[in-house]
Amino acid sequence: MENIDLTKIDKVERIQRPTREVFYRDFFFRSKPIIITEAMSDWRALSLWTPDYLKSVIGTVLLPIAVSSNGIFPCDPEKGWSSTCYEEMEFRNYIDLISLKNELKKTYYLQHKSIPEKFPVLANDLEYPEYFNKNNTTMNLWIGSGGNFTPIHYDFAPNFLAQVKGQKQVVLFPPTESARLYPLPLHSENANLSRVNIDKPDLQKLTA
Ligand SMILES: O=C(O)CCC(=O)C(=O)O
Repeated sequence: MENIDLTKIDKVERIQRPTREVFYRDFFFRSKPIIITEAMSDWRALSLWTPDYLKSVIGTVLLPIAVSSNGIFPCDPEKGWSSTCYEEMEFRNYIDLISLKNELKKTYYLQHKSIPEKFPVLANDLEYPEYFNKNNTTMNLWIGSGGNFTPIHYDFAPNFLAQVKGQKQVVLFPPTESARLYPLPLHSENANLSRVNIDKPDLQKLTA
């Protein structure tokens, strides 16, 4: 993020695999984000999920892949989520495409695909953390070509992010800041989406 002074942002606390009781009491019920370390140490995915392995087990699954010319998904947040463009391709072709990395002219994102529904074979490589129930949780796969940027938004359900490969930067805002995040109109399908580009905030526009 170019214009943000990262030293002024509070760091999210890290804690090594707390008990369920501590997790709910000290974090979940206080709406306090937390980085849990060692939570994935028994996941087979960590060693198993290479591009070749994934191609061999789910290579022929046909998927809508989000495409963006500016790395932002959706590329015009003012127009909302439905402005995202998709290209349909088999998973193996997607992996081959994004392995071209620097040669790519566009940015690609496999977003929010249910693992149990679309890729049931992969569910064996994960362990549900002890903090939530399998029955009322969805588990989704996200794979990006690199440098992908999802605009600030609000999710209606609590989230666990499990990073299997690569890295992701997450910036969180407390609910008290919602009004300052210029959400799109209430009662639209984009009410959970902010108009602020945190990467390049347009201060003229926001104060106008
Ligand atoms: O990781 C991302 O790019 C977005 C994730 C997200 O929006 C979500 O899990 O709801």
